[in-house]
Amino acid sequence: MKREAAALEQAAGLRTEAYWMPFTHNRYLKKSPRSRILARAEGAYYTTIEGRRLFDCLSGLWCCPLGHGHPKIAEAVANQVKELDYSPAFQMGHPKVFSLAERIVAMAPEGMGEVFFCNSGSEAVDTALKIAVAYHRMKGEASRTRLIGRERGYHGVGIGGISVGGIAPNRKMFAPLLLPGVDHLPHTHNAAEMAFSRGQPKWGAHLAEELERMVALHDASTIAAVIVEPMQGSGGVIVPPAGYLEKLRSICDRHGILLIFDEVITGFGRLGEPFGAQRFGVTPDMICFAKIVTNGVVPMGGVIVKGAIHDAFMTGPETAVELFHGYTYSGHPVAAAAAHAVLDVMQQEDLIRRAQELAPVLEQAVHSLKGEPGVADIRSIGLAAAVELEPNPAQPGVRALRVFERGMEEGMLFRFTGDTIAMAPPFISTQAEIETMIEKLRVAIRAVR
Ligand code: PXG
Repeated sequence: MKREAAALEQAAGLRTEAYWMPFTHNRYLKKSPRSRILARAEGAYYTTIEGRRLFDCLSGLWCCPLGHGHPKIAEAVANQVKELDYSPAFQMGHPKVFSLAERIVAMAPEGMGEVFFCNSGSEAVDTALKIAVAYHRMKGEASRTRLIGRERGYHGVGIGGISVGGIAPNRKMFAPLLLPGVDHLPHTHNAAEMAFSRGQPKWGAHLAEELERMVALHDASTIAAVIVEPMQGSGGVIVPPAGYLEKLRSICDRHGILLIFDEVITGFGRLGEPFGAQRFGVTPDMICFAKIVTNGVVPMGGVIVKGAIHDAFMTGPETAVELFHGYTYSGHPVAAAAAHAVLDVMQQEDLIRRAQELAPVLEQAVHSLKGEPGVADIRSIGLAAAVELEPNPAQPGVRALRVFERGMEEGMLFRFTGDTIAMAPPFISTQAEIETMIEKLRVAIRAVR
C-alpha cells in the first residue's frame, strides 16, 4: 500500500510534455495519462500507477513471454553488471557472447552457422539486408541489389526496414528516404477466402508465384533477397497459407535469391517451436531475431546466417576486417547474460512446450468470439491471435481504441493497431487466464459496439 501511495503521489506530479512517445497518439494520451502509466510488473501482470492490475495480453510488445521480474533473469543481469558491464564490441569479445551464439545456432534449423548481434529488430533487419547485398558482391554478383518485401510486412523502422516493409503509414511520411530498387509481394490475407480460419489457411499458396513474375520482370541477376515474416505479427497475425513459404523457398533456390525470415516476433517459441522456420518446415538463409531472446529485459537483436553466407566473407588477408558493420552494443555483456538466463529458464521450465500446449486453448477461446458485434475476422496460430473489428467508417481505429480502453477497466492490457486487437499472452499463463482474457475481450467488444 505504501508503494501504491508513493506511486500515486508521483503520478499527481506527473509531467508528460517532454517525452515524445513512439507510435503513440501523444495528445490524446497526455490529456489523461494516468491510466496508461505502468509502475510495476510481476509475472503475467502489470500494475499501473493508479494501482490497477492488468493482465499482459501481448507479453509486453511480444517480448516478455517468461513473465516479468523472473528472479533468474534479474540475478543474471545484476551479476553481469558487477562482473563485466561493458566490453568493446569491435576487435574484443567476452565469453558469454560466444557461447550465446553457439546456443542460438543450436536452437535454429539445421544449416545455420553464425550469429551477428545488434540491439533491436530494426537493426537486425537492416543488418540482414546489408549482409545479403554484400554477400552477392563477395560472390562476384554485384548486380544483385534488389530487395523484395511484402505488403503489410513490418520490419522495424530503419530506412531498410521501412523500404521493404508494407505498412503504408510507416512509409508515406518518409517516402523520399525509401530505398530504390525495392519491390513487394502481395500480402496473403483474403477475407473472402479465409476469414475465421484457424492456423494456416488452405487458400493462398499461389500468391508466392508472384515472385516468379518479379523475377521475369527484373531478372534474377538483379535480385539479392526476399524478406518476409513467416507469420505477419504487426500486420495483425496474418498466418502464411499452407504451402506458401515452401513455394517462396523453392523459387528463391531456383534463382539464387536469398530468403530472409524476419522472426523478431516468431523467434524463441511464440509458435510452439524455437523458430517459425521449424514450425513451418522451411529453412531460410538468414533469420532476424530480437524481443524474446532477452524476454524484453535488456535490448538485443541479431541475425542468424547460414555457414556458407558467413564463409563467403572470410577471404582476403587475415588481418582485414571482413564485414564493415556493427554497433557499439553488439553482443552487449548484460544482454548476453540476460539471454543465457532466458534460454536456461526456457529449458528448465519447458516453456516452448508450454506455449505449444496453450495454443489450442487460445485458439478455441478466441474463435468463440465469432458472431460478436462488429467482429470481422479472427486469426490465430501458436500463442498469437488477432480479432479484427469492422471499422467505424467515420473514425477508423477508434473502435479498437475504445475496446482497448474498456479492456483496461476489465483488467486487460490489450494491444490495438488500426481496428485489430492482437494478443500474444505469456507462455507462463494458465489456461484460466487465457480464457478470462477472451471473456473480458468479449465484454469490451459488446460494451463498445
Ligand atoms: N521485425 C518484426 C517482424 C517486428 O515485429 C521489428 C522488426 C522491429 O523491432 P524493434 O526492436 O526495432 O522494434 C518488429 C517489431 C506490435 C508491435 O504491437 C510489433 C513490433 C514492435 C512494437 C509493437 O505489433 N515489432
